[in-house]
Amino acid sequence: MVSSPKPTVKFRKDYQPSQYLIKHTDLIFQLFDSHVLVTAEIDIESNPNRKNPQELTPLVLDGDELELLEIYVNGSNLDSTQYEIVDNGLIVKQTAEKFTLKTLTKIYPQQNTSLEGLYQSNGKFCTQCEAEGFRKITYYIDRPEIMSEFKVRIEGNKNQYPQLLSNGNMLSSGDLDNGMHYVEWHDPFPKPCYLFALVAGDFDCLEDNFTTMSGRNVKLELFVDKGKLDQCRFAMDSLIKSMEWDEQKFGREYDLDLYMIVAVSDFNMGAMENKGLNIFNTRYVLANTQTATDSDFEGVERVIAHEYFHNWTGNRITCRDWFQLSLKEGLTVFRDQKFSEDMQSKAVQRIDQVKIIRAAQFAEDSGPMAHPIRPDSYIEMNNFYTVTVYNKGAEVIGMMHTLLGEEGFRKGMDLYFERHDGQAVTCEDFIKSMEDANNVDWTLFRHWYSQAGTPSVKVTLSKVASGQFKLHCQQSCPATPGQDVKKPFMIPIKVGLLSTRGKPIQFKANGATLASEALLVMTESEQTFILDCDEEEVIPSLLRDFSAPIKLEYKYTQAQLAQLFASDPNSFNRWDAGQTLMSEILLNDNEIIDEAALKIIADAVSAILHDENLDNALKALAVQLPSLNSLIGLSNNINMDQLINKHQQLKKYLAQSLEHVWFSAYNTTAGDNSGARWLRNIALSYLLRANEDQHFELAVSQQNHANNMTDEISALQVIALSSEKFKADYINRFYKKWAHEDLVLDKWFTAQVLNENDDVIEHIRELLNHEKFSIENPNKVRAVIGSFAGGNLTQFHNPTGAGYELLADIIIKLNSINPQIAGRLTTLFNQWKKFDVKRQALIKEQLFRIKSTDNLSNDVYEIVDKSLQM
Ligand code: B3K
Ligand code: ZN
Repeated sequence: MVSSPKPTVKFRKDYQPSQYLIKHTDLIFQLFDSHVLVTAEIDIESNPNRKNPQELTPLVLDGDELELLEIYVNGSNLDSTQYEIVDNGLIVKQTAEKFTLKTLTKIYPQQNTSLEGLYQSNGKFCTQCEAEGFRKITYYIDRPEIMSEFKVRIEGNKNQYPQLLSNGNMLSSGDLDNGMHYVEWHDPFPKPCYLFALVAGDFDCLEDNFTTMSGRNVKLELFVDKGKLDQCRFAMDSLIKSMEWDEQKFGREYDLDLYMIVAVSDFNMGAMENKGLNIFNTRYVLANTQTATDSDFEGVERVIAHEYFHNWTGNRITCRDWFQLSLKEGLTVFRDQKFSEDMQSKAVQRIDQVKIIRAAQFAEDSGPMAHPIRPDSYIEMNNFYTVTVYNKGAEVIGMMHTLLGEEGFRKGMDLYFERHDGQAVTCEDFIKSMEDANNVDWTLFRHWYSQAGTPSVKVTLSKVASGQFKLHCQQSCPATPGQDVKKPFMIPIKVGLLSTRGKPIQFKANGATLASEALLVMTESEQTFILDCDEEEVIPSLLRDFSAPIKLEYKYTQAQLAQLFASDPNSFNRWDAGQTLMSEILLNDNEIIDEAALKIIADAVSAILHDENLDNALKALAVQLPSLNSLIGLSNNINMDQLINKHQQLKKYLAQSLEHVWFSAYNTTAGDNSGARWLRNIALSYLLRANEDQHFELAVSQQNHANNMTDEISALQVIALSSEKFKADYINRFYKKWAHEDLVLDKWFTAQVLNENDDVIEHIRELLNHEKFSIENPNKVRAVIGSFAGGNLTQFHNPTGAGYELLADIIIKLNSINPQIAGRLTTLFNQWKKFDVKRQALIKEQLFRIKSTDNLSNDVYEIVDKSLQM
């Protein structure tokens, strides 16, 4: 066994400004068939803000997997005594206030399977530098606060790579000898190297234009694989809408004359906001109704917007260090969420956002990787692109918005842009702008940045006098790794009141004016609010719109929840009441769900389906059970067998007892829109669950006649879930039709791994050998393994441990191929402490097996090690 040195932990408290700055960066890339030569000329200057300004230490540059060929300082060649190549970089012994360093390095992008730095995807060159990938391209100070002006020249074969792209504006281009050509780029905006991008390839390009609010013309270009132009229009329209929205909502205008987006098939995440040259996973660009589902379209619109919004929140104002990641990510997720709320249905969007928090973030917060939105330490930064930093980060910004209101929030944003444009700053700088613009003191609010864990608020309501109620709130937050005791959080709780018959009631909160809703702000561990109204009895509607990322505990009766589910005027809370009703029944100690509880839920679901005032998308959301993931996220001890049984029992009961209602929803829900399709497809899945033999043909017929991917894949999903003996024919038919569309095949793979029968694991092992599966393609790995372990909990938690073994096999294989994706997959074991001792033992066995892998990457090591320390 090769024992690797224990990786080093980086701490936020150890931050020191860089010794040196880089004013200009001049890069030349020469692209060859087996390698690339990189010439880097960088203008170094000592940093006046360094810790000891009297002292100058040698220049330390980051570098990873680089072959240094030549090195010069101020034009003279260095001899081997003047520099030293070390483990993770290069030390140049030169110390001067100002000098120019030139290096020539050789790299092998063709062999780079980590998809970090410069690599190839489908024969095209592309880059991914965030967080610390630039060091795989050339020696550099690879820290976000080093903002430099970049000039880039790319030379490559003209036939193979007619397009040679980098950030900023094109300066010049021309032909060279031997069929080569070159292009030169200049980005006038100083930027950190994580925003550098290079693309070289032969693409089709969709062009458009945008006139900014000050009347400047911006050329928009979308580069995709040859033959995919018919899948580009939606992404382009989304970009234009984002540009308009950011001008209207935040007064932010685009700054360069060119905005380029390139779509590649091999990409570790969704997309990357490189200045002027976004690089995207094809999944978030390519879409037409034949190939993409309604939810794919939403994803494209959201991610295009997200990367565009980064131009102001991330690129022009960036992070001082990686601990501040939520400064740009939480804020940009918040911005893309507001954009989606404006483009789509607000309530549906809010429900989707909260589902992510409950199913993924609460789980993270209660597991070994729990960290504050501004983490205190990390081994591998890539492991901290988490739902906590992103989505809880967005919730924290959302609370600021709730506390300040639209206008106050905008004032804070304006001040933030005014103060910090062109700088690399901290979360603290952001909070300060919000405080100063609104003249508030948020000392307490800062705990959201420093403390991990999900706070719980216990609420009780008691009658003080006729028409007067006391709402008592008590908060607590469980210990998380490294943080045993928590200080109270500032928690905005939006509240409404309903009469026992479900009518909204006007009330005064703590003597304020009469209203139908109030914002109660907790600042202490225990607090009481007085609510005055004209009723003798009320039902509280609490934490409306999920006004804080917390767990709210209130002892509702089932009848009260059913009442809220039927009539809360707040759409989010209406949905939420249904989820709470079902969650409580699924998570209580009863071995099975009793008839009375089943009936309450079925009646409530039936009422929802018959409600003529509710739109189809909200109906679709309301009639779905809370996911197993969100139920696991909610509790600390799970009886997995019991939970799975009850989940099945409830689904089956709803399917059978409401079979005629599903049948009519399937046949009479009209409309060529996403809400109608969604509801019809949920009805179809309930119908097959009610009686597979009888309704199988419905699914087959839908597969045959669908004129859009939403309906086609939904039919395939229920076919693949079924036990029908001829289902393989339909699965094969789909495959033959779509074998040429990579993204559609991902859906085909996923549909098959969700089957809950015992033979699924064996089937997945076969899929791993399928000619269209490639372990080097992250989308394929996510479609097969990610969807299985994250979405088929019944079989992932198969009591034999076969599901765990499958996941561990893939992690071990991927560890050397693509550590980032391997690390991501490892987190799927993080909840292990919540399960029964047998399952704990089985998972632990796999964690130990992973930990003893030769040459374990930092990515996987960090997660496994923390997990085993739980
Ligand atoms: N900033 C990138 C994520 C980079 C992830 C590096 N492991 C995409 C985004 O959040 O917009
Ligand atoms: Zn982002």
